[in-house]
Amino acid sequence: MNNLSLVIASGNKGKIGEFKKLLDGFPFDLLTQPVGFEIEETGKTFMENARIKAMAVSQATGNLSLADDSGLSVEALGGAPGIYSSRYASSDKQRIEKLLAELKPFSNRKAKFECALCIASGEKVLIEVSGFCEGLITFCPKGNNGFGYDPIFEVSGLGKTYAEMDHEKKKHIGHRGNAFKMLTPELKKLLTSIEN
Ligand code: ITT
Repeated sequence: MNNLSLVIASGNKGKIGEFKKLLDGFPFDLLTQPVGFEIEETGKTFMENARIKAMAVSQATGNLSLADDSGLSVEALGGAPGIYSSRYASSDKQRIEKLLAELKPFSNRKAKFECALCIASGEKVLIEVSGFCEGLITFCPKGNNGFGYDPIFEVSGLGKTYAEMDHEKKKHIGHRGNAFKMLTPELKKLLTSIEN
């Protein structure tokens, strides 16, 4: 049977790179969303936004689509930036600086990364799952790997930021890897049902 086309519904190079590695070994021809494709994220939760993105890209391309909505929720900031993680400031550097400045008065550094994944076909949601990772916000950036808030998110119990880990380690313990562990059996069922 020919490979199935799957569009990764994201414009974020860091996420796309992680998905290419996570989906390695699955019988998909991976496609990226059309250049310049913009979707308004009007949802109130990570999952609502993941659905909006997956359905819009699937409808626009005619292919199966996988979307990820993710972000960092900081306890002392009432859950901010949360679903606004990418809209918090205009670059990774500025987002990190803003978060560290806002958190300065607080001793509570607890935070949680969340990832909602949705696979859609047209306007039909086929699979949706979530993954989490608990941690602490560091006082300054540490490490050079990854993207986004990786240099200031230290994983609970590990004493290392995401940016100090290699891809395999982040995949094993991170929010996206944890969501992907939930996705894998559902994806296998979906592939079996398509083949039959
Ligand atoms: P798409 O919607 O096109 O996928 P985006 O960057 O706008 O790209 P989101 O709306 O889901 O994606 O925003 C998620 C933001 O949360 C992202 O821009 C990063 O700043 C941050 N983020 C998500 N996952 C992350 C990770 O694994 N490491 C570091 N930061 C992450």
